[in-house]
Amino acid sequence: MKKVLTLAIIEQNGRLLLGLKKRGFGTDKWNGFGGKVTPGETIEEANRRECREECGLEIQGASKVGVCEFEFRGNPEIMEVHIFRVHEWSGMPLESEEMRPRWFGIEEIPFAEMWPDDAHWLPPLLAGKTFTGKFLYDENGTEIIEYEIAETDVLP
Ligand code: 6U4
Repeated sequence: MKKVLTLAIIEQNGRLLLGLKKRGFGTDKWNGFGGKVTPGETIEEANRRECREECGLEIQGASKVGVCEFEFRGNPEIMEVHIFRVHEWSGMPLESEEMRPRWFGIEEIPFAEMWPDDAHWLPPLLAGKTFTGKFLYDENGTEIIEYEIAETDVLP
């Protein structure tokens, strides 16, 4: 069982836009913007739609830079998250029902209040790498039990 999702890392002048998730999966964590790919749309379309819905930005330029699979012990569902680096967009970040956006300098990324896996793939992403990763979490989604991450030029 696989669920396909998107996740956008929006950057400008050495700062990242993250959103504090106000409800649903990952509540109270700072995260990129994204969500489930719905039937009939491409992954790229879902990325643009989710950014528009969650923080009000129109994406003009984004490249897929990573694909990570997340699994939680005891749950057969695998989340396949397609990660985009967004370099061109228009609009002003707006708070939505789901997310409170805020800019963070690269040196002040709040890793302690993010999904623990972010500390493994966000630094390589910011260094310009492309990658695939697999993370197995405990039942509560608090600790990573095992993981692998590999640089690759060929993304699924
Ligand atoms: P609904 O139910 O419609 O509000 P939707 O916005 O479609 O949900 P949601 O909120 O479940 O989807 O999406 C979860 C978001 O969290 C996606 O952008 C993927 C991201 N995500 C999931 N696991 C993650 C993880 N381990 N690390 C991470 N982001 C993760 O950084």
